[in-house]
Amino acid sequence: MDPQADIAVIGLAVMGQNLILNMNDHGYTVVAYNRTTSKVDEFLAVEAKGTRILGAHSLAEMVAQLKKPRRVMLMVKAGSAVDDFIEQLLPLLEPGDIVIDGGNSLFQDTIRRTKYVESKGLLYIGTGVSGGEEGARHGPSIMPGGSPAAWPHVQPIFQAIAAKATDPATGAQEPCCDWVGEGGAGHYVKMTHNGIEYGDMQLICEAYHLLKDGLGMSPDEMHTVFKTWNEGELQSYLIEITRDILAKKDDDGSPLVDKILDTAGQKGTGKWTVISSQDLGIPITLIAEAVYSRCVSALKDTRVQAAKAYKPGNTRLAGDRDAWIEDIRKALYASKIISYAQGYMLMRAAAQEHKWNLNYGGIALMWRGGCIIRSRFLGDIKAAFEKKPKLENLLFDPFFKKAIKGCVRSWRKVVSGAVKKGIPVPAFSTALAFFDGFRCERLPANLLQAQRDYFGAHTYERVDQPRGQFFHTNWTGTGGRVASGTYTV
Ligand code: NBP
Repeated sequence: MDPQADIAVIGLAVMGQNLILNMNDHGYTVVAYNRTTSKVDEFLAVEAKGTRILGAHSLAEMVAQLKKPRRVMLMVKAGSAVDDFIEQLLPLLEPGDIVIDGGNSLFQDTIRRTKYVESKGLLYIGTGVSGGEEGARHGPSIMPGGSPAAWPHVQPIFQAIAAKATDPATGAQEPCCDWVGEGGAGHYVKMTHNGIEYGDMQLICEAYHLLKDGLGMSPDEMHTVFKTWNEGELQSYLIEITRDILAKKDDDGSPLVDKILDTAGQKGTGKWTVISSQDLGIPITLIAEAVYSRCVSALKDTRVQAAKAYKPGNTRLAGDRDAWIEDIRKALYASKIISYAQGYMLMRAAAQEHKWNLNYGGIALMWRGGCIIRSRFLGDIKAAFEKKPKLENLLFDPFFKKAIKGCVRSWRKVVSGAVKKGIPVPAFSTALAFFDGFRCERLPANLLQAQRDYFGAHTYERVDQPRGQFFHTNWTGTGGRVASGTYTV
């Protein structure tokens, strides 16, 4: 019999199973495979029962069922499992066939794998898939990169199964999936998405902390606040689920959120984003604080000890409660703008470094639906890049400039109020500090350069001389005239 399957998916955990069912819904024939082959049988007997989904108990059996060029998508744990499957697949595939990695792989691994698979005459796609279980089943955001020649072969499937969002410019429903760029571009954009997700979550948690400890609000009261916020410019999936989480009761009728231990986990994509930002020299301070805040939260036992040693005082914010709620909303909105501006700065620098031609408005549209950071706000970002595709920084867009200016008084009030009362707001305050640094024409780095030149002869540029000329001063009268070339701290 002729091969029937349009695509193979390897990996039958939550993401793989749901993507397969989604592809099936859109008329594609999928062949499913999993390392532990009993899961193939279980899947076919239960979740895939009554569908046209096929199964395989070996990779050879799976490949034999695929139409050409063969498309094989890995939805397995990121890391060595991906390399192992590539090695096993290569002898079974032919030039022109396509290997797709849909897991959360590190973008450097995807760069390496794209080159490797291409060197064998095959094509490779490393794609971010966001939206968790629900997204995978009913429409994720998909961010593919890798071998450009592979894209036309996977585009119809990916764009059919992806979430759809309204393009603010045209009003048309567009798939939240488009070609991102070569090599590791897709996984880089997905990694940045996850970093931004860390930031958004931390900002919401700080707002919650202020409402809870600063204003003494109950989960039910906060549920109402988040419900209102979700009807305005903060409208987003994460605000929406926070609203619902705050209303959820435990079996005894008390708020479930109060029963959850305050230590956050992480799987590494936030950390990767920060590491990349350090490599590129881009200050994504808010995402960094979000990652470190999870680290602080994990020090539960130490924090319990410290709370006894440094007893917190009265944390109540004095003044009108409704005014504070609006100030907190504005502080959250302004900080979120900073976080996205930083995320876009990072992608711009990475694109320059790796020679990716990223479409920044297209990325906002891809994130507009299906993924965890989906929001109304991303429509505004898309509109900003629509107006000016080469926009240097989101903070220069008139819409966001006006938005920041409208929030800045509240933002300062909230950060200073929290500092006075000892409520930690690392993301709100780093966003404000970044904003103040960003708009500061003359920072104290002149003194810093003097210090560097003093102890290490690192040289400095002068305000009264053209850029690119470097000077060294013998600060103590005992040093030499030789400047440092290589020693950096
Ligand atoms: P997991 O990340 O839990 O991976 C489970 C799959 O990996 C199973 O098929 C398992 O096979 C296979 N696997 C493992 Br574990 N180690 C293997 C190895 N050494 N060799 C071969 N196969 C191996 O599944 P998931 O949560 O569905 O996620 C799949 C990918 O999508 C991951 O990269 C994840 O980071 C990414 N992702 C997940 C989400 C989410 O919300 N869960 C969202 C977006 C992206 P077995 O059954 O034989 O153990």
